[in-house]
Formats: sequence, C-alpha cells, structure tokens
Amino acid sequence: MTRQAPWWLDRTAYQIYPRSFADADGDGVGDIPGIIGRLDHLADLGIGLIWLSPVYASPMADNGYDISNYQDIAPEYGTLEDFDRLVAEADRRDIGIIMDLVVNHSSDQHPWFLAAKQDRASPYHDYYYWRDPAPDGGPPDDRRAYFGGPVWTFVPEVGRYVFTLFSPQQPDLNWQNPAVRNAIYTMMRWWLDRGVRGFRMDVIDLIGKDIDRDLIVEGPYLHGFLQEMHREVLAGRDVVTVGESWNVTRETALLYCGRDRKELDMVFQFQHIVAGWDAKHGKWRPQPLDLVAFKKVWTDWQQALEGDGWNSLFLNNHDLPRSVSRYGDTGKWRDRSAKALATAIHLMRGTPFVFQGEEIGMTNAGFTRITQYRDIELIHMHREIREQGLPEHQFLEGAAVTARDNARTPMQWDASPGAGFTTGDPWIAINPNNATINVAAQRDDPMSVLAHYRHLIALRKQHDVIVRGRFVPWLEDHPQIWAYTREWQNERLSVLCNISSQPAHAEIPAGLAGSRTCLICTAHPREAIPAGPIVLDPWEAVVILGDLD
Ligand code: TEU
Repeated sequence: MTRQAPWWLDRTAYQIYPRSFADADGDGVGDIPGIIGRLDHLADLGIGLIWLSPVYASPMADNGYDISNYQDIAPEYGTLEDFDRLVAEADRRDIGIIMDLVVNHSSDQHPWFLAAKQDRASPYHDYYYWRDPAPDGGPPDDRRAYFGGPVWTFVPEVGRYVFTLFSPQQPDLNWQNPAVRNAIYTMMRWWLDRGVRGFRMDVIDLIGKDIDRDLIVEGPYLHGFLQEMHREVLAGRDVVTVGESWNVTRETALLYCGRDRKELDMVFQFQHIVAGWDAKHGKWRPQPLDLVAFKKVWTDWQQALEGDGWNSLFLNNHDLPRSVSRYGDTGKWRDRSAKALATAIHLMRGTPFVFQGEEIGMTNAGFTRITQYRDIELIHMHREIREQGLPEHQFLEGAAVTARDNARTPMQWDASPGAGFTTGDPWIAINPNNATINVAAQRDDPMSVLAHYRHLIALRKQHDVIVRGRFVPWLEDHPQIWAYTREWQNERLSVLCNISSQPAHAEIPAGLAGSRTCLICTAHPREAIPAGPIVLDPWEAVVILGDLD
C-alpha cells in the first residue's frame, strides 16, 4: 500500500536554539530578528524544515522550556509580529517552521499556576498534580526529579505539594483534566493558523502518566491523548510532527508513528545516545564509543521502522554534546571526522536533523569551572553532588564531555570577538575556536564541513534511493568501519565510513561493493568500492552509487 509522499519526506531539518543563534539587538541573547537575518544561510544549506526551540514568553529557568504564556513571544526574542515575519520569510525560501510544543509542564509563572497555587477551590488548581503532605509534613513520597531533588515541591499558599518532574519551576500539567487538554489543543490550532507547519513535542511520552501508580514514562493514557490531539488539532492539516521520547523502544515506536495510528509522524528516540552512558551515573560518566554496539542501535531502528513509521536521524541537539567532540576527533582529523559522522547519519532512511553549528563542525564548550555553566540541569546536579559529598572534579570532567551547555555556546558566524553572534556581552561564553571554526571561513570553501553538509542535503533531494531505499547493514562486527547499503529499484548506494583515527582494513563483500558514480570521497579520489580487500584512511568516507545486480 502506498500513499502520496508527504511534503517533508525528502527534506532535511535544522534545529535553531534561539538564545544562541543570532542576536540582532546586541543584548547578548539571540532573537527572532537575528534568525530572520540568517535565513539565507539555511536556504544555502538546502534546509527545508526548521525546528524552532521555544520562543514563547518564559522566565527562562530552563531557557524557554518553562512557558508562562503559550500564545506570546518572549520579549527578549521579539514580538508576535517578528514571529509572523519569520514564518513568511521562511516560507518564501520554502522552509517550513515547526514549533517546540512544551506541554508536559508549564512555568510556575504561568497564570494557570499562579491561580492554582492561590486557592484549592480555583478551577486552575486541578490543572496540576497536587498531593497533601505525608503525616510528618514531608513530601508524599521520595521520588526524585530529573534535574535532581525531590519530585514534589511544597507550595505554602495551599499547604500542598505539586508534582515537578524536571525543576520546581516546571510544574507538570494535569493531562487528566479535559480543560487542560482543550486549552492546549486550542493553542496548537492558533499556531497552525498562524502558518507553522507542525510541532516537535517535548517529552511527549510523559503526558500519559499515572502518578499514583508511578507509571510515568509511556504511561497508560499516552496514546489515547495523542490520538485525541490528532483528532482535535492535526487531522486534515498538512503538518509534520515529531515527538521527543527518551523512553520509546523499537517495540513501542510504532504505537506513536505507525501509519494507521493517527498520532505522530516520527519520534526522536535516544537509544544510540544512552548506549554511551554509564549504567549507574548516566551521562555524567561518559563511556568511550563502542562502535559495534552503536551501529547496532541504528541498524535495529532502521529495520524496526522499515515497513511502517519513519526515523528521525540525529547525533546533536540542544541537550547533547557536540558530535565531533563526543564521537569524532577534535584534533588532526576534526573536519574529516565531522564529515564521516554526517555521512553515516544523513544517508540512512529517515529525516536528518542538523543542530545549529553542527554544519560547521562546532565543538564542545571546553568549560572547566562551574561558573561558566548556565544550564539549570547542570547547576542542580552540581548542587546535588556537593550535598552528597561526591568529588566535584569528577563531575566537572564528565560535564565537559556531556553537559547540555556544550551545545549551547553561540553560533560561530565569523572570526570576530562576538563571533558574528552578538555585538554585546553574550549570555554564555563564545567558544574561542570561532577564530578558525566559523561560517564565513567555510562558506566558499568546497572542502569545508559546511560544503559537505550542503552536498549531503542536496543528495537526499536528488536521489530517491536515499529517501526510500531499503537499508542493509554490512561489516556489523567491524570495530572501525560503519558500512551499509541502500537499495531502491535498480540502484544501490554503498556507504563506507571509517569512524576512527587509524587506517581501517576490511574485506568488502560483493553486496557492499559499488561502482558507477562516486558521490562522496573525503580522503582521496576513488572510482569505486571494489569487492575484496580495502584500506580506508582515518575518518575517510566513501559513497558510491551503483547498479543493483
Ligand atoms: O528534554 C527532555 C529530557 O528528558 C532532558 O532533560 C534530558 O533528560 C536531558 O537533557 C539529558 O541530559 C526536554 C528538552 O529537550 C530539554 O531541553 C528540557 O530541559 C526538558 O525537556 C524539560 O522541558
């Protein structure tokens, strides 16, 4: 059974983290006029879709993932008029904008919460999850929040505890209350009517929770709510939706994005990310890349969604360290490793998401002191380890590798002191390597990382095999080489990347070999990938389009 391909199927998406993208008014904080001024960069890259991280009114406890008015823009980012202009200007370049929908929780400054905490009898009280104190006056139970500390926050005005899964400034909305759901659906329609083309849904797997039974992730009401949202908001509109879920597995993925589920188009899953975490300490004790295990996660997802559903493809976002720093080589092979990683991800089946700065090979922040960080998660976790008397240096070493602020340093547009990001004092330090890593230096250089991303994005539009081809993994046990083919009609795309800083030897099986057109050769010219022995240079990527025999 085939359906007409959706408009977004062959597009590559780009995530903008507005605070760090472009500052037009010199206050050190990115803004919407800044984004408008840089849209040509995205058009030049070939981007067809923007995921805009939150620009709503917010006290910015979590940089906008704490919303105090869902139908207004944060003053430091601009106005609704600026937003409308952004949508129109993006549309003129055939770029659709998808909004970040953060509705698992609101800000504690949202009028709903301000009313809710004043009066138990207020209709807004039931917009959140409240429980009475335990007999000793303490919290109802000892569950912990994702950003550290108890999940329960005491609110003296009503003498009760409210459920806060992230930080105390982000109380969870009570999705059991139909008034909450209706208010959210109305708000979503309002944005769609304004011209946005879809939503990225923040921690969407948490909305169906049953807190008393401690069923939080992928809770019992999740899919009922997503289907209701689809009926009430999305049905009949030509939009694209991607749900963020740290807990979705290959077994549950199709419940969200299966063809006939009428829920979402895609999910962001994180199994390839957490594969590199420590079982006990999570991301704060990062593990070296185990390529065989890493490739397997990707292969499993490609195969799980082969006949139904659709993958999102990403190594970076605003919560993750920079991929060149995490998986690549930030020394001698920086550019080539950035290209190899991008090649391996972009030529799989699904929608690639490029995070701002990834397209020029931006690296981790290089912070060594706690005062350099801005992120609420990190600051809370730091407080927690100090309270527990754990070694701070170890925490900071882990943070340097995986903290979220690594992704949040300002976009490096040029080599000037403000990196072309701001003329003022940036809200978070600019990575001094903007002197060498920046858009201006790469724009006209055909060998740059930027040119490579432009090329990958163009290839997806030119070759159906990249959009539609069957994914076949090769050399699965090879500890250095990432290899796969894509097969569609009479074509075979052969992808071979050395994910290491050493030469890699392999025996190419006939099914992986390819000849006819070389699409990508990052180390030296190659005409083909012949069957038999091969040696790849460090971080070399080779992509050949050939005939399927
Ligand atoms: O992130 C979801 C989430 O679970 C993250 O907090 C994740 O666990 C963490 O980043 C891993 O280090 C989303 C947003 O993307 C994030 O920016 C928000 O802080 C969070 O939700 C709360 O809205």
